[in-house]
Amino acid sequence: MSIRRTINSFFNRRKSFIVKAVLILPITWLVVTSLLSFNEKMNESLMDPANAPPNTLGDDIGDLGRKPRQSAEEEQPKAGLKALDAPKADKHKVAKYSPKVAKDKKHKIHQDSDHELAVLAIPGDRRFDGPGEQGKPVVLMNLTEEQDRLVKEGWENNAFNQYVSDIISLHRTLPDVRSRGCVETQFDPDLPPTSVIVCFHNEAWSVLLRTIHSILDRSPPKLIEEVILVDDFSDLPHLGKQLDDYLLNLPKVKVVRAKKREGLIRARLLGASVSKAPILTYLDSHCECAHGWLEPLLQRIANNWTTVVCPVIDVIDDDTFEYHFKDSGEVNVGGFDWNLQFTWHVMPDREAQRRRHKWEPVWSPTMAGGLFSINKEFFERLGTYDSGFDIWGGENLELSFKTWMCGGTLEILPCSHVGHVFRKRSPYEWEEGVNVLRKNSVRLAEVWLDEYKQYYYDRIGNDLGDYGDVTSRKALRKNLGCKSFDWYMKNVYPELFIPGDALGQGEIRNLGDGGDTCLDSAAKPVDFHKPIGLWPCHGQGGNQYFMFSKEGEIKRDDACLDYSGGDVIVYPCHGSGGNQMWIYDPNVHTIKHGSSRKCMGISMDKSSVIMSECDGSERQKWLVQNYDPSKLENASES
Ligand SMILES: [Mn+2]
Repeated sequence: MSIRRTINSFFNRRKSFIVKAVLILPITWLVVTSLLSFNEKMNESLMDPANAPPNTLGDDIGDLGRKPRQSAEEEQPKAGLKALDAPKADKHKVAKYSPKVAKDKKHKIHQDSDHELAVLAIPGDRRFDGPGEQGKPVVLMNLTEEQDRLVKEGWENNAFNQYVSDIISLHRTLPDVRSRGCVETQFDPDLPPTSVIVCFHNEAWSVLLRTIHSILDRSPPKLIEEVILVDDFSDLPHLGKQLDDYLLNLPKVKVVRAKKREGLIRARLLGASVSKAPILTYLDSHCECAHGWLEPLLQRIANNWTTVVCPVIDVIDDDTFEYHFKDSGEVNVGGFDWNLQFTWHVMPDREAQRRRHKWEPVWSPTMAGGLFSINKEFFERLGTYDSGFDIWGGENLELSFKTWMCGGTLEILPCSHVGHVFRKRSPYEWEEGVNVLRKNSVRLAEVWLDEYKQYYYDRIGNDLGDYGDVTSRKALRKNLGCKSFDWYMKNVYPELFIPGDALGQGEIRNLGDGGDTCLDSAAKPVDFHKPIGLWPCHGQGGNQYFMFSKEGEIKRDDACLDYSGGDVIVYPCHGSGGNQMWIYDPNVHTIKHGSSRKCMGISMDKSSVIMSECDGSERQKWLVQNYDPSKLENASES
């Protein structure tokens, strides 16, 4: 009763206020909506490639012989726009779109610091409903023949879906999914500014521009001294005058152009050489920086000038451009294998125990290489990159090793997120030899790996090739008084399996039918679950380099031979024996499977590995290279 009266009197007293509110709210909403959509239209017409000034004749290099590609580049953005203007349902469907968004909007909007104006979630606002907004995927459907052709062309030229990227706003929004600890972190008010260096070669317009805008849109302006674009001798017309003209509106962004194709390593150094800020931040040209990505990076370096920091690298889907946020609880760390290839790993327990919160920095043995911040003085002290390195490859491991060995720390920051389009192939061609990577890796091994370098050399059949002169790099290491690689292995990356600890390492040769057949298998994630192969022994390491561990695993780096009744396959090592346990008898040369007790052999035509009852035949006899059973005795004694 009395409650009812209270409510009634409340309404009576507030009647005029309620009436006003009922009238005022929709009017305010209408005004804000029309203002915002006008703004958005202006931006669109300013920013879109189709509206950029057309290339005047002869304003750019490399037009000759590029004709077909040039016309594709010019047409594509237009076609994409046309599709955008058309009613959404008939040309493009934006997946996971309608009902869910309305829900998301409310709680995301307050965190969206870019758009503080939009306190109310405005229905139909392009920033939430437009293609790819909030990091959502764009799925193409019912394409015309012409559009289909453009999509294929975009894939061919870039190894990602350029057509989809062209449809998405250059300023698209991303949800802010940082954990509370990250959002609430207080940063020094006087953090040092950074020069952001973005190297590119023939990058797609919309992808490059979205990278630049995401830097500018989601960083405090005073922390961005400049954005330096290093053009590594691109010959696509839109990267010439069209880019220069576009950048007239962005005074902080400058372009440095290489006079010949330099490769990523020298392009990065070129960018550093013209930079003005005390901190360098390197990004690839196909990235999107997320909310609050920059402050944590700069803060760590401000705390300690020898700290080198990487953001968490989120995946931007190469097909739909969906932005996949990695939860800060599942941050991976960088490692490498004895082929000196960079690898990702789940965070080791030892590191999980060292940290108190899931947003705390994660120590990482290595970095992926494309995205990081470093104090410029520290980078120079470390001798930047080895100038004898060509093009790309190995430079990330070089910088990682020397950071740790020469007094620094390498961290991944769970609070800093940058999205990256991972491509399945490189769309660019290099005329020079294919052995650039080997040359870089041999230089790396010679200078930094000490006695561990032999493990890499075994993998390449001890064929070092001409790797040039490394005297000055060795002198650099000596002058800096850096620690040994053994120290690094024991303290920074104790998880890495050391071939020298294996009972056997090298080829595994079958002694039947001429004795010239070896186990042979690639062991990248794409090769997992595939049957192990056989190939004539070549003595070059590579895919014939195996390690027979004390625990009975037959390993190719992180992959193990696994048998569960069907084929013998390569499978990620799980370290708990079972299907991955093998017993080698060096006297009778059998490789017996631990749980099934069957013997490994080869088929009559030497094409496949077969498991069968042990029969003592030659086809079940194997020679495991460098097998030393005494290591097993030593292990059981200790
Ligand atoms: Mn990249």
